[in-house]
Amino acid sequence: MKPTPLLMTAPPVIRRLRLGPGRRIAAISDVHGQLDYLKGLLAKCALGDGDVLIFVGDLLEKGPDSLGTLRYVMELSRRREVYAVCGNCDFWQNFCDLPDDPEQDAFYLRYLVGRNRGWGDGLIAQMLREQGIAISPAMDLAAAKAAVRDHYGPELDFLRALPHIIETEDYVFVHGGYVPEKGAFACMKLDRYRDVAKPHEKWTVVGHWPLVLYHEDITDARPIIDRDLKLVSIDGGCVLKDDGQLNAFFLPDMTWIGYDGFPTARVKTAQAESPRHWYIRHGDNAVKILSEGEEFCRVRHLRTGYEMDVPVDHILTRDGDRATVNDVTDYRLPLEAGDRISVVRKTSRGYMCKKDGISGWYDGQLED
Ligand SMILES: [Mn+2]
Repeated sequence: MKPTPLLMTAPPVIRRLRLGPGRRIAAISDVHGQLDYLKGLLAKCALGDGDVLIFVGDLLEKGPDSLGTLRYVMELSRRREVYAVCGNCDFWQNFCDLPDDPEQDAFYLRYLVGRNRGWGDGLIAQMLREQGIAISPAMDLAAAKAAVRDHYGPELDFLRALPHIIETEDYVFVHGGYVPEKGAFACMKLDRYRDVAKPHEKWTVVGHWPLVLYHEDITDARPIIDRDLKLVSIDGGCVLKDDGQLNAFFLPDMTWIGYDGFPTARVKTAQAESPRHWYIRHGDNAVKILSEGEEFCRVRHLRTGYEMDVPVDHILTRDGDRATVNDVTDYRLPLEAGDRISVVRKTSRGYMCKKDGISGWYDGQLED
């Protein structure tokens, strides 16, 4: 989402909360419009009346239902104690609030017509469609802004009120990273914050950077608790990763619950962990195709030389024998008979599955 020059330099809005000693907090980040995951996760969490729910940014965009997610969170905040910080995908009030500017308007038009670069309709597009306004290169953007302003006052007010940082007696919540001196936008969008973070006096909870991207050889979406940095990173990659999940992180307990929408089954026979494995991921996914079958192809990861078989539908782009692949691993999960796993997909060579936030393969039988 395009930041304005003002947003690049403005200091972050910090909301300070006095929650009282010992309050239990559930932190959830990066819902990205995946409303069914949010509902599934909250059902699994079974929050108590006294628990505080804090959304750590990126409620919106990329997933199927940004408008529904926003309305659901607004409704939830009428029923229980809910707070949210703004993520780099959330500040859509700017669509209505900013003075007309040809460059900004060109961006909005590209976003609407291109369906958020292929992710699908985001918040503003959903609002316009709900109002029966057609989205096209020739559309009247001023009229579209007026329609959103007229019909979505409460939604826009909710977004306008979001701080960039929430600070309680004991914790800090910020979407990208805690860098107030660098301004609001940097706090919302700081990629790989854990690599540059400095220890802070209070424990800090962040989202934004999918956890799996912090690992090289394994696809691991579990929250990372870094005790040296006093930093917790919780983005399970829901929507962004095919096998991503939505995490809720609990304070002060430092425990978590993850939710993905996949069916579960029980492992019938134990299997050992693969001695070697690799995870080819977004941003480092250039491969050479070595051989091709109907269901799998053999690839060599260009940077590391690592070879593995990947399902053919994981090929994203190709040019001769050079290709890029969607996130994929050849990790064989260590499993015991009776373990419950999420089944991502079935292939002739076994199941792509997940156990406790880690993705991998299981080649045995499953039972309900
Ligand atoms: Mn983000």
